[in-house]
Amino acid sequence: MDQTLTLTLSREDIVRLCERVEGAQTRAYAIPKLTDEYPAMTIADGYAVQLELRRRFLAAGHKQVGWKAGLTSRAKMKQMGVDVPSIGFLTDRMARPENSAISTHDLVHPRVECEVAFVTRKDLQGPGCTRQDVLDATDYVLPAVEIIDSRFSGFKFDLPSVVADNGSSARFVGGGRPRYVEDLDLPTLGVVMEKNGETVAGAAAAAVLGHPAEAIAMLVNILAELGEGLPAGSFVMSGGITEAVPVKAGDSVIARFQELGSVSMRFVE
Ligand code: 0L1
Ligand code: MG
Repeated sequence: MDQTLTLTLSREDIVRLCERVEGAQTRAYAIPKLTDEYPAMTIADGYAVQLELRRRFLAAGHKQVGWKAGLTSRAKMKQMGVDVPSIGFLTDRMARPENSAISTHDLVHPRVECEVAFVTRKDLQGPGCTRQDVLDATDYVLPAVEIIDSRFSGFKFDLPSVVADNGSSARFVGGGRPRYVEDLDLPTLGVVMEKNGETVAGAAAAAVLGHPAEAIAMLVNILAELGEGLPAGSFVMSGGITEAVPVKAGDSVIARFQELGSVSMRFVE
């Protein structure tokens, strides 16, 4: 059996690590990567901690709105020193309106990345979900900016730790102009990110596994391994097209997408 799919943590350890991650997320402080204490921790262990985190948030009244695929571009994998994509859940508490002021006092290491978000109109179920299945099930796509916030000290982490930290999910902003996928050539869609009026990153959406719908198919197949499907009506982010750019209070950011319009926000204390 693939070692990454083997659970090594006891239920007690999973709850303990979940409480550690939850504390760091909700009170905005950095913690050492989880594998410092549990070096044998696998990706399956990371998802077990993430699942417990989701269970607690939902029990506390947060509503899940969808999912995110992370580490789906070579640029991101290289930046983070990992070689496999990941998934994380998105809730209503993470959503921020377009053009709004986003506070940074409740974040640890905020960074922004431009993504294509999909909204589905049919259930999707793996294994074996393909790019075409995703395109057939997509209602529309829209431009989005994810504000990721790794809770790990000095950005020192590995995949099991990132997965347990819900893929660094923190905030997201959707906006611009929603479009039908059949009206777009998604891989050639260009995006440029500006911070404080200067261009800081740019790439075409093909940077995400060749086609952003490929990342959604991957996400559906990972969900299947976790015993879940992707329900119709989900909002799903397909992963950063460019590397993530650090932000702090006082910064303003605009992501300009070809065909899809722009998404902007500013950061405050
Ligand atoms: O959204 C993502 O690509 C997940 C990134 C996880 C690691 C990081 O914090 O950069
Ligand atoms: Mg992302």
